[in-house]
Amino acid sequence: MVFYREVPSIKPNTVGTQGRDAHSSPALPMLLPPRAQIDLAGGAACLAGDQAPGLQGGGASTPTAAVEREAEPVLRSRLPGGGGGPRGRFTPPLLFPSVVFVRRDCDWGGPSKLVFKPDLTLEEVRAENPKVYRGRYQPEECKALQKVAILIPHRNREKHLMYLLEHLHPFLQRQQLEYGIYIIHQAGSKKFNRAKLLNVGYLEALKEENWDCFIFHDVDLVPENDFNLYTCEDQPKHLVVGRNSTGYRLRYSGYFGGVTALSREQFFKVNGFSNNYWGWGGEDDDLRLRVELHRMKILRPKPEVGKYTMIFHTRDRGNEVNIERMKLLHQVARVWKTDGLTSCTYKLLSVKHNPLYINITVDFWSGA
Ligand SMILES: [Mn+2]
Repeated sequence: MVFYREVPSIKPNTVGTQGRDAHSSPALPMLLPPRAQIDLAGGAACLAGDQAPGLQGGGASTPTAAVEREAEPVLRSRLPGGGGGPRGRFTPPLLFPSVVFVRRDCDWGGPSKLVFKPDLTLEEVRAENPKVYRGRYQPEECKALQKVAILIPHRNREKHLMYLLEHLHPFLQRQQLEYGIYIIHQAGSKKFNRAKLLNVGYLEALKEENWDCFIFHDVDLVPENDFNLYTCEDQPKHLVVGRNSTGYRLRYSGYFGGVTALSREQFFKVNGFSNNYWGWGGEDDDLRLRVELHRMKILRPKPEVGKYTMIFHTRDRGNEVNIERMKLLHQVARVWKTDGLTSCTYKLLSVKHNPLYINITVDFWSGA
């Protein structure tokens, strides 16, 4: 949940000047919209003590609670150029309308270009994330509003996975989320099935924790902006508005791929993904149709917030374009009830709790 707050009088020179990177200076005036400002730092995702209202609890927080949060450890955030205004397609509810709440000790750097060190090792990533334990983290200073499971389908992309973990762990911790990262690994070399792997991730993750929110995440997309909250809203959310490889524009209207956030209930309601998309493409459009069939709306962050860097790759062997996908997309209304979570059969080969992620290896071919 993003909280917008009214900021009746802002003195630009008193805000955000500390610790600011030189490169963000030109954007600063735009970062301080006259009327409102996003508060990510104050715990968009968590509250101090046990006052957390919970995902469905309905924002029972008082201004007092909000003010108290000013004393919490600071979340280092990056601001989008021109971000912060209340306009745009994704406008969360206005909470704490009369509270002025401005962080002065944040690193107000703009979205910076992500760096992927060629010689990075998983050990280094582990050393940089000492508070992640068995793939999970929870903030020490407060209770998170949502428990979020990140589900990442995977095969033969170890390097991408390492870069994603390197960036995602600190990113999620800055958002003060309680989270777990699940890698769902497809065994064997037959056609890849991203959607079915995500169904498996959902079903298996729920066996060890009652996660509130699921982020369905490609392994090669790295979020650039800390305001892109990895939380669930009252409608499904599509987080990838743009990526570097497409000039940061939405691939097409209705695109619902890359990274999406659905609550446990939203995903359950649509019976998850279809299990029948083998190879590349279509499964994300299928999920969009399921969402629309259930009269849910897709939310997106503003373009400057929903930015991702895609780690370049060529088409994987075993993930060729699925030529059946158009045919399948015409059947969604007819088959969604019988094709999805309720029909997802698989053979679970292993569940392993690594330091930085939970690895679920699954076989789709030897029968369930
Ligand atoms: Mn890709």
